[in-house]
Amino acid sequence: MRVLAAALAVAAAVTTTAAAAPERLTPVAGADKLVAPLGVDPACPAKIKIGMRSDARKASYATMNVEVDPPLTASRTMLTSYLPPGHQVMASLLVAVPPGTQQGTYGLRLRTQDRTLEVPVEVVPVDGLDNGGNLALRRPVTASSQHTNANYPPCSVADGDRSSNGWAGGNGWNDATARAWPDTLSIALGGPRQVSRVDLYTLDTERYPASRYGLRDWDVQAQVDGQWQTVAQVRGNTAGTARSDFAPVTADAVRIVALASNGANDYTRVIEVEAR
Ligand SMILES: [Ca+2]
Repeated sequence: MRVLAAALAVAAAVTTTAAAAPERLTPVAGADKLVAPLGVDPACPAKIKIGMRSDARKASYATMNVEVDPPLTASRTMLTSYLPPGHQVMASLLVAVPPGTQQGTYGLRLRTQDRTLEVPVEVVPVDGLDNGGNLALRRPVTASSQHTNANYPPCSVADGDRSSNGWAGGNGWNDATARAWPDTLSIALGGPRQVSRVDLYTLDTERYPASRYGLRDWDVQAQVDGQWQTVAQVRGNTAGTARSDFAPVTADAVRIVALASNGANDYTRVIEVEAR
């Protein structure tokens, strides 16, 4: 048995070497396609992870070109990185949809010297988005204030990205009024919608735990017949996510009225708000 195992190990090693022999740089993407909604705030374009993996025998500076069909625009035209064999490098790509763009499928191509990866970009109106039941997804957001740093836009709380990773990179809202309350964050729902649940994701990472940097106290409000009414209250939160369930209301908008955070600098920091 031992001899057989050794023979198999050699065979496996040979196979691996053979596969790695060509000098290759393979484009990779974080998803098969990118859905880019029309008419959203330019501060919150569609985003996708892109990158490249080296199967070369030696480390080198690798380059990949990024092409997108007009009128769409991409945040980079190239990705360049020092890349050892067997390693992969990833980066965020933002794809903007200018006003007046026709809905439809556009091309996004990631090109290395000998390979091209095509990632279709589907441009759809917000009403045509597969929102998974989240009525707030990609709807217009207004906030009581906006941090002078443009990397905390209000629209980022409805961009579909709940992750705190990438904080300060356009993935969450930070207000502009330290130690002053309340702060408000409103999301229009695109017409009267029945709502009975709001989930709030506040900043929560290993470096910035919600128990120090997250939102502690807030009211959830719904706009019914033009009037704001409080439908739920959260007090003493220390978690990254808080779900509020309430009796169904027919609302045109939902609003978070932030009342206190958990201490550090006392700002309001919200990653995502979802309504169902
Ligand atoms: Ca977000």
